[in-house]
Amino acid sequence: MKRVSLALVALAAAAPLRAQSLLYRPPNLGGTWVPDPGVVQFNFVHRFYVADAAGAHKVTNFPTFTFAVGLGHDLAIGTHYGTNSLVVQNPYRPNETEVYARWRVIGAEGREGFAVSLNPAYNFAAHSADGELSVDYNIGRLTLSGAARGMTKAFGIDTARAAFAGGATARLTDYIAVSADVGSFVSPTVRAAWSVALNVLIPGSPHTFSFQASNATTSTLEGNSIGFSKMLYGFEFTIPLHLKRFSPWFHGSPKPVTLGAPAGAAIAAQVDMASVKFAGETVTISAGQAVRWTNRDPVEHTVTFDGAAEPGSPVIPPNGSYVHRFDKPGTYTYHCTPHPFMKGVVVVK
Ligand SMILES: [Cu+2]
Repeated sequence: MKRVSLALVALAAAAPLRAQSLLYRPPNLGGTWVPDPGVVQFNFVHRFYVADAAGAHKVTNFPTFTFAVGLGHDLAIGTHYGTNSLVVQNPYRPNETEVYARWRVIGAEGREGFAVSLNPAYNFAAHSADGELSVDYNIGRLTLSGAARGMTKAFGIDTARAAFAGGATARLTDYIAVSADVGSFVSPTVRAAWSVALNVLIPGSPHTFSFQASNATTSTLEGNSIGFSKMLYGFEFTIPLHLKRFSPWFHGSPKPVTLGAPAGAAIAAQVDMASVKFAGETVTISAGQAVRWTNRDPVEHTVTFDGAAEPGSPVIPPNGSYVHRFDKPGTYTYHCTPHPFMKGVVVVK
């Protein structure tokens, strides 16, 4: 058990921040993402339209909540819950729940080349066994996405149906992307679904946010395959929750440990690692003195010197410290391996 939880710590800390990022998929396509092991992904899509009936502005909302948990081995289980659904009209079902599993057969989010995932699902509103084969192709700043969907009883109507969807996401910078998609049934007796979005990565966080326009209501396989008669506006927010972060609720704070050794030197500077940053980015000491780094975060960090100027730390657990003595004058730049945007400098006079 201990071993398993340590493995989860390592995976949670090393997880790329882009996981489940809106910078790698358009709004109406699930893409091929799978949460990292031990991570619960919470995504929130909210779309609305405003009806101008007799001068009164009535806002109608279509929220969809996604919860998915990464099981390891590129497997996930999850659910989409839409609190206002138009998918099943006869008899009308106001809410829509879809449960799904996802297995990413090849590739990884953001990795160059192909990623493929299989997504069996069940839609409780339609009583329909649904499924999707998703394919992504990453080339530089562009992701092309495609999906083939099958449904045994789409919209609660006793007919098996197939739908196809495709889209693209272009990353203009490391933080901003634009995306669009369209999805339609093979024999289109219903309107095709489309969406466009401006997507942003919130700097220094694992969260992405998108501003969207679409004619699709709920973010389920069925909801993403049919267009509604009105244009909706909205947003999506993605929140990865590393289960390890909640361990202090159950286990208290981890015991302090000290790694490295001052080797008889005075500790002349203290650097806290907090909120995924090195506090006090530059510290200045004299040759023969030591620096102590202390991890105040619930995730692991490292002190890794650029260009192998010094050996650097092992993984520093939450509440752990690392002490290192500098013997030669110079400017030592360093970063954290799991979070490369964490940077600091030690100046040795
Ligand atoms: Cu770090």
